Amino acid sequence: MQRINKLALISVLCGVSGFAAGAPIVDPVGDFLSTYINRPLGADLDVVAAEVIYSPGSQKFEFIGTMAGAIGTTPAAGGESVLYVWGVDRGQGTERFLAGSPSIGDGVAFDSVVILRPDGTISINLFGLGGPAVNLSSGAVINGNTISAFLDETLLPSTGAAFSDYTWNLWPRFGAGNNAQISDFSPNEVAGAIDAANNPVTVPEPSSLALLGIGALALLRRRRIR
Ligand SMILES: [Ca+2]
Ligand SMILES: [Ca+2]
Repeated sequence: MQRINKLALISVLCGVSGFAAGAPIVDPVGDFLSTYINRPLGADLDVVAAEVIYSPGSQKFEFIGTMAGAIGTTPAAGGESVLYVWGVDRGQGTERFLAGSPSIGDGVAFDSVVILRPDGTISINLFGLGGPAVNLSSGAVINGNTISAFLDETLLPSTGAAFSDYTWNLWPRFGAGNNAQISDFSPNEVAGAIDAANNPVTVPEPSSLALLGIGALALLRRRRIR
């Protein structure tokens, strides 16, 4: 019985969210880019929260984006539809939108993209750095205003940075053709350095969780001696 209690306590403690670098991004409502004109202004194109979590234990990334309205609100039109794109900097990211027209994405650096679609499909494009493009017929999960997916780390091989040091930005877009189709950046653009507008991945902190576990064991041992 005591052993079961001990295991239960440890599992509860290990479930405590002890996260290191990175945290969810909170993005303003209604901050559509000024370059995003003559296109649908659906609430599902407006990020309000975003996060990428890297779990060394499961060797997976989780991508999570929450919009101001339900995913799927904006219907496809003219052959274009809503996409949720995470630009990921694996070590060789550059501000790839700056040279485009219109020039946008100050501080948004990436060397790969992860695209989640409201129909559940996923595409990963590494821009030739580390592997071919990958298309998955399912895996994106829709839950109200949130779209999310787990991806194995092997789908995003490093170009120099450790998995735990990757950075990212989330942008919804209506169609995949040009910069004017991007409705929002999360985090927002920041003029200046590369990665200035990127957020670090959130990584569970195993060292502090282990310390919690050791502390719990010590406490139980003391109680047993008494
Ligand atoms: Ca927003
Ligand atoms: Ca924004």
